[in-house]
Amino acid sequence: MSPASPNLSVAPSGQLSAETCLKIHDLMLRARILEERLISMYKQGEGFFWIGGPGEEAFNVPLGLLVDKGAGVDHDYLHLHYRASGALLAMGANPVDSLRQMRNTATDPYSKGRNFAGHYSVREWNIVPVSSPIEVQFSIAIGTARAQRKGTGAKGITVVQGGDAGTAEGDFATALVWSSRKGNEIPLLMIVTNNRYGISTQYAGQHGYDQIADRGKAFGMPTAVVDGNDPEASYVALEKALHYVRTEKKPYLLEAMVSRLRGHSSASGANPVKGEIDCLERFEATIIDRKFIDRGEIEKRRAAFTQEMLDASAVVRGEPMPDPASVWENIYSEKNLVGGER
Ligand SMILES: Cc1ncc(C[n+]2csc(CCOP(=O)(O)OP(=O)(O)O)c2C)c(N)n1
Repeated sequence: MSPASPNLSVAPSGQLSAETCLKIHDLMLRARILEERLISMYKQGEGFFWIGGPGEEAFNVPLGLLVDKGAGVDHDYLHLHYRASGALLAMGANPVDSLRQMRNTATDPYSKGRNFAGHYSVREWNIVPVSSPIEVQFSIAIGTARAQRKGTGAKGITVVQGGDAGTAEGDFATALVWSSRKGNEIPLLMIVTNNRYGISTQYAGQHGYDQIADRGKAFGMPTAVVDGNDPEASYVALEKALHYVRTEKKPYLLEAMVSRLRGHSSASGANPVKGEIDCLERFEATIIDRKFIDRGEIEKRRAAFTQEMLDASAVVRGEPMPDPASVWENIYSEKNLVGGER
């Protein structure tokens, strides 16, 4: 039942190489600055709503680096969360496109200016549209995982990610049941990023168990809890979980303990929150301590990304808004039915 030991790209100390650490740091920094730009845009009236990932970069960047990117069942399907900008950037997305979605310009490749910030969708990378109704992605993911189950010959697996409060929805339980039926298991990596809040509802008021991962045990699947503020621990935990699901074609439940650095969304102001661990600050201290980089170089990179995002904002400001007549495009409507208008 247990898989061959995963081929971990870490030293026995559990530490990643300098090269990998610097790559992760660069992406975490970019993801953080991107989110800061999106929040500024919202505050300046250049967008209607912000929700996103400050505090989840240490987990989401390794996720984006480790998935098998591509189109179709031979690559991984990703049913991501609206806080997964770190994963998206790590997969190679252009941050300008996130600004386009925030401003709802016609040039937004994720939704042609029709969806909220953070609601990515990239067909050529199997990134299924992020859903606003929380946790429904756990039901939808069953579909792609079934298309990749044992015996189909498909090489890819399905990864689904949601928040802690959303696990109280029936869709999460549906995924536990459907993924683990004996003899009919599906290759589904279920990820819960636990920031201990559902908008303003605290974890303790919502769940009767200490860890959400423990719920997987009743379904016979391997589970793990990882410090999602530690990119190295996250990298190793993800590598192990992905390896298991890929080789066994069975489900795995991984819970990452993360921070929520700007509150729930723009609805609560999107201002910095005190008392939370900042994964970026913590990782910077680590890599400076290991002499992989110095503070001066980090500040230089921060300034360069900040300028890059400011320049991108200026470009996006000049781009067109969607034509009102396009409102029926890419949705289900009678007008779009074969046979034409009624
Ligand atoms: C089905 C559904 N119910 C309620 C909401 C309103 N809502 C939006 S986000 C949210 C909290 C989600 O918390 P959690 O799952 O912990 O994810 P987080 O946003 O903290 O990452 C709620 C209740 C919704 N979007 N969809």
